[in-house]
Amino acid sequence: MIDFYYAPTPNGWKVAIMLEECGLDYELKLMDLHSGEQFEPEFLKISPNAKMPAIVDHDPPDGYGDEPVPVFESAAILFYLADKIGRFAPERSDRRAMKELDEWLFWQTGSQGPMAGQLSHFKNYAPDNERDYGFKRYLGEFDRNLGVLENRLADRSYIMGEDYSIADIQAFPWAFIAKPLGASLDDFPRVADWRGRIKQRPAVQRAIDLAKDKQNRGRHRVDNNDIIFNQSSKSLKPKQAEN
Ligand SMILES: N[C@@H](CCC(=O)N[C@@H](CS)C(=O)NCC(=O)O)C(=O)O
Repeated sequence: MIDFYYAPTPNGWKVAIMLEECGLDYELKLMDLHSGEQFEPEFLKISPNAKMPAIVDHDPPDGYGDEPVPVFESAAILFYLADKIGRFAPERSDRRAMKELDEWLFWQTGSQGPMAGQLSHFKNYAPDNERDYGFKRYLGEFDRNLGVLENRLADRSYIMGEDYSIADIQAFPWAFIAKPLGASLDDFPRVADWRGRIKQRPAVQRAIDLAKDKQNRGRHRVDNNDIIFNQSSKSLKPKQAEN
């Protein structure tokens, strides 16, 4: 059994998709990020960056010892699960393909993900009088990353080739919500096609429906929530720094 710390956001969907694709049993630990559950000491032991998704695997593969295995950061979780189950990643012995998988997981984690996250912040949560500059900046970066993906898909159906993999699972959720973020896929036909094919997968449908009624949908904004949106950085300071 796997404990799955989750809230219904694009980052949460990545791991939900993988768990559903693999048919792994999991216990949903639904988190309310706006009330600050991510700063609880017990959760920080699992996810020191105070963010979901995270998992704890109570039945780890050989080589991890007998203790349950905590994993944080979506790409690391997808990689761990792909390795555990032997699906959605190239053979480990194919060093060139593994190198490419790393590149695209790091690209998502360091580029597409953070830029989309900031775009979402300025689109959905920033105070009206401070929105424009940030929105324009991150929309440009979001588009630039769509262009990177468009080029990658020029000669292949999926990021790693003809097989759907964790690289696609990692990159799909932010492309999935391009329109609500204020972006458009009109200039990125291959991305639009790739998105459409992934969206139709039954496991993906189940994942994006998981706890759908708990989606934030703009209920909490910078001006009505002092837990999230950078207000709680104090919660992560080492104790001695507070004295
Ligand atoms: N790079 C991280 C991003 C995770 C992330 O940003 N999670 C957000 C929700 S989408 C979160 O838990 N935010 C809580 C907070 O910032 O306090 C990953 O891919 O796992």
